Amino acid sequence: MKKVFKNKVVSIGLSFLLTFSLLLSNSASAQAVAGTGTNADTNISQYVQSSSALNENDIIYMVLTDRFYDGDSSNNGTLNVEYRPGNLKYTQGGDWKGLTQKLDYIKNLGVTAIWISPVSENEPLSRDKSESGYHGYFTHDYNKADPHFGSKQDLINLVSTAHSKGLTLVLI
Ligand SMILES: [Ca+2]
Repeated sequence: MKKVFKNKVVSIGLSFLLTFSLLLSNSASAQAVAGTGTNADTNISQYVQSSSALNENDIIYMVLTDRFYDGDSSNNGTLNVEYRPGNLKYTQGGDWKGLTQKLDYIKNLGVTAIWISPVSENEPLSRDKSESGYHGYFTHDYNKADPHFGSKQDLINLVSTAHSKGLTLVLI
């Protein structure tokens, strides 16, 4: 049990380190991982640059993608495995299509940037199967988009739509 907890702490710590190193080292500040087509399924082959860099005047709204809005029930996972509606230790179905549909709502809150859950593919369940990777911090493959959140094209659409509304996206 202690080892599982230690592994979770290390995993979350590494994810935060990656996040902050990206934020501090990249003047473009917000990049979206966005592969396309055939061979891109296993490689990150394309990046969408933010239309503007973050600065000290930005108001960042942090969204746990899985808990925000389910815009596509086809990517929710398998009932009684990782997708268990109402059991908050497991996936609830929120995704990038849902976020895209709700960008006006988020913008009307008065924010200028959105920080969403990590986008890479997660293990569906923890090692002891007591929870799912709904939060995005059980990264399995950094080169693939998490299928519970949608396809790479869904992520590209989210970024493009956010930019068209003057919103910056912070992705890890
Ligand atoms: Ca969904």
